Amino acid sequence: MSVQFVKHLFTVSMALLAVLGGRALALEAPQGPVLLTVTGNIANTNVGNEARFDRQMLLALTQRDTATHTPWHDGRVVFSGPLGRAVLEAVGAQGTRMRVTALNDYAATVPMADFYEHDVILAMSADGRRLRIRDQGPLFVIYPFDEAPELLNETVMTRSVWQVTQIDIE
Ligand SMILES: Nc1nc2c(c(=O)[nH]1)N[C@H]1C(S)=C(S)[C@@H](COP(=O)(O)O)O[C@H]1N2
Ligand SMILES: [Mo]
Repeated sequence: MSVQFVKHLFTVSMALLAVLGGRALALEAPQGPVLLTVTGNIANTNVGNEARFDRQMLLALTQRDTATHTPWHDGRVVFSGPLGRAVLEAVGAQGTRMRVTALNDYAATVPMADFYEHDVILAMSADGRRLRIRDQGPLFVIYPFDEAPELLNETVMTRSVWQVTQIDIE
């Protein structure tokens, strides 16, 4: 083997490691119960073609508190959870629309632009308390209604999916 060949082999190996390592670092495997599964046109996966998130993984993404009234809650509530666009970035989503599906098989099509134009969060807690399934958790798509009252319309209300379990990138 020539020195040149060995150098070349080394360069190629390092490039391959960088790609594989980068991918693995970008999305570790879930350790706890899976709250959210992202499917479809995504670059970063951790189980087959899917990106599965447990609670810790969702908490590691950029979080946001949204203090708002909603049609489904009494009074103003402070919701917390990852920004929708942080989830899209974590999975390397490429598309224009998402199919957001709930535990009860309710599903809504949501433009990906909504997550960039507004600080939409996947709320995991309300007033500091973890959203249980009976509280419309584990994840509730919350738009910042109080900041942008024009969002309070039927279209956005249908996109406000609660008990979210899956997002398919289309
Ligand atoms: N999980 C889940 N989220 C959902 C729904 C649903 O049936 N299940 N209904 C949607 C629709 S169509 C609207 S208008 C709003 C308000 O529903 P409500 O009128 O039942 O309160 O929630 C949305 N989010
Ligand atoms: Mo609706």
